[in-house]
Amino acid sequence: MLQALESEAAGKEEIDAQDRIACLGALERKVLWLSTWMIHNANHLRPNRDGLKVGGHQASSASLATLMTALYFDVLRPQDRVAVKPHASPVFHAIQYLLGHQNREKLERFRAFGGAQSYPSRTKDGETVDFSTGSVGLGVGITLFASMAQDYLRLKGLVPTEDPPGRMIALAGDAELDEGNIFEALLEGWKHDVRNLWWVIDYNRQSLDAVVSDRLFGRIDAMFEMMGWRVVTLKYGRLLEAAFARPDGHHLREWIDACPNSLYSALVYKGGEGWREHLHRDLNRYPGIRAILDDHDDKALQRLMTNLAGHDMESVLDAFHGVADDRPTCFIAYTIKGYGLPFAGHKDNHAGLMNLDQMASFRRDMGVAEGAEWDPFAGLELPPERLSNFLSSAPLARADRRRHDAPRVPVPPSLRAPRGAKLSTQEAFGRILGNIAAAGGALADRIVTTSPDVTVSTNLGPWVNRRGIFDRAERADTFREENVVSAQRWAMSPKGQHIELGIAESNLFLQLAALGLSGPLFGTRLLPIGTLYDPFIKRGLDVLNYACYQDARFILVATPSGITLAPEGGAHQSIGEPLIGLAQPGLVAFEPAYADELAVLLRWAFEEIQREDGQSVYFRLSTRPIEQPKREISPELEEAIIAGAYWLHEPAEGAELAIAYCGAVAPEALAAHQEVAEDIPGAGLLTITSPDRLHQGWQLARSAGKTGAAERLLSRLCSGAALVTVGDFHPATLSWLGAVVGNRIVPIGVDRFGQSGDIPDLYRAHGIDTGAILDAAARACLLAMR
Ligand SMILES: Cc1ncc(C[n+]2csc(CCOP(=O)(O)OP(=O)(O)O)c2C)c(N)n1
Ligand SMILES: [Mg+2]
Repeated sequence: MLQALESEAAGKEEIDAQDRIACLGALERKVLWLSTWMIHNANHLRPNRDGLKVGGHQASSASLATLMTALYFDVLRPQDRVAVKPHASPVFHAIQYLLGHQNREKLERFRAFGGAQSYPSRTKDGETVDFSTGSVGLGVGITLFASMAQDYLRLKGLVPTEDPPGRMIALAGDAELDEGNIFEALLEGWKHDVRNLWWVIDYNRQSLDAVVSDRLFGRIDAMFEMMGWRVVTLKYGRLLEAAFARPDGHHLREWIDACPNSLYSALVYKGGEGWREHLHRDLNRYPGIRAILDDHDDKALQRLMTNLAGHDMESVLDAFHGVADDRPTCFIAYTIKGYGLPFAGHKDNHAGLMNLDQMASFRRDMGVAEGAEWDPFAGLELPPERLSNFLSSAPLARADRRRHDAPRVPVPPSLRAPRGAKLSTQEAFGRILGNIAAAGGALADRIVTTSPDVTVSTNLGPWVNRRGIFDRAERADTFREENVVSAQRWAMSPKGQHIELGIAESNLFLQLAALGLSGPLFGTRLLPIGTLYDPFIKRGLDVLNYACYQDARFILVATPSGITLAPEGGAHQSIGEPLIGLAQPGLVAFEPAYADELAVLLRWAFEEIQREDGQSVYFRLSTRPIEQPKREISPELEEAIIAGAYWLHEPAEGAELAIAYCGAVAPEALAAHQEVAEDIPGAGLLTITSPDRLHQGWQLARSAGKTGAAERLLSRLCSGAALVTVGDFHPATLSWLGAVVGNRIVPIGVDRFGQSGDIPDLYRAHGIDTGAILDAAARACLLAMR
């Protein structure tokens, strides 16, 4: 009896499995159709007003249709998070449409204003996109840092741990592995013992321009294994495996194994006849191979020879379901670029689009009638109801909202500014964070700091000493245990709140992006602070842009900066970074001069990064100790510091000159102002805390028909008054101020590489010392008199 029941149950499972494969097979066809049609519609059927090719990637999409169908309709669980290969966006949108999470109008408007985006975008496509992609390599990398963020939250009990962790999954093009950021991330991941990470490589052996080198992949799996990953290779599908099992079949396997990528791709494109010709030439002496060729007409032979595992649903499901533990896993899935489409395998197919005739014949093959193009089930062999039931039973279809609304972390009304006659903004930063660490509470508990091997030199020491370094395991501070004196405590544990990274700025920004999305991704906000040297922002600039593009929220502290780092010399000096701060969307930049300003701004930043329409915040800080003003910060002054500027010395009404400075050059600006004031008693001295905020305020005010802070401030001066701007950065950072109310402006700053020296020598050489400010003031006054 028991046996009968067991075999009945086994039989049912078998039917379920077959049913599942049948449904997934049908849906895979639909996904391929919809993604191809979406692009076709955008390029051939929508009116084109500007003559630009609309584009889309039919071949790159087709390459991933099987793998993504398997993942989204069967394998993925609600807590998994995915970065999709950018140019598989149409497949992604098609899948979301079938799941009922995307509407037809968006598909019809693929790549049009307000429509589905060319590359999946968190901010524009919404809820269903976990990570934006577009700049190849970065979507892959962010999943690794998201897995670290997830570990960070779980090990601290900051998210519920009853549910299993999510798998962070990247669907990567094979050529994405040429991007250096992938390797930087892999090494960092190994150090941090990353878990729950899957990288699925769409190994179609083609990039944008070409077919990739045959020798490469032997290296690539070895490298993943070296980093502790499991490598699962999906090479041949069921049909080919069956052929290999026939008499002489191993010769066929050896032939394909030895076939150069370019020849394989070319034969895929040529089809059955091409295969037959080559196999006949090379393997005709084996009777078993002759039998295989006789048993397959050209169409069947093409089907057989292109039956790679990445297009074989059963193989794909076996591979994904075969991984049950949390070890990071790389799936190398052999695929064909353009699989199932007429330009499959052609080396130029990356930007290729099917023409009208090709589409007509594809439509016939797919059994889709005219007018039924967007119908979710048209032309499929299975009844719509069965497919629709199958879809609604997919774990992702049943899930609640994918994106969390994480409660905000309360921020105290003020942060204590460090006191001292002379302080640098870098020192003030370290002390403010140290105070927060000592005070404890919600704010302190949610801050997480990270730095690419410049923790100590950016002055995160006071914070790290109190809050410790994060690691999955407890690791002792050996120097401390051996009683070797050090100012830095370096013990590691899951409780630690600092993530120490190796020297790779790209990793810093990916880590900030992942931590800065912890609210929407995992349901608990973190307040990430990353530190690095200001010039090395440029090393990670595309990644910073990537983080901002997807609206990740974090605080970036860049220090030391400018030529003011003096003896450190020209290689470490930054010049154009404030212009990046000015121009980068999603990032607001500050360069305060004084500790009390920084205390105001840091507090504001903790709120800003949590505001719905807020931004990330970049502080450019200096190592130069300067004399601090003795003052209480009034609410008005606080507001002005945040808005970007205030009069340190108020000009007389209608004054003819003002000096505006920003950051570490404060002492020179003050001295110059004092001298100028002897000749022009009403001259003003403007402290600029943020060229970026001032500029943004100016632009916003103009479009809203209001008066911005810059206009309000400069209107104190007489019409056409002389204005000097000075900062340790490119003079263009502030030169636009002359356009606000029409001042006669002389902007001075740094516009060439420097060298080692002390501040007096360097400021003189670069023309930003007191004398240079005075000269500029004289020139500006001359201009104003003309
Ligand atoms: C950083 C960056 N450089 C260049 C590009 C342009 N680009 C888009 S796809 C691509 C090649 C991708 O090849 P692969 O990853 O193998 O994807 P496939 O289309 O073959 O699946 C390139 C160079 C880009 N998107 N991002
Ligand atoms: Mg490729």
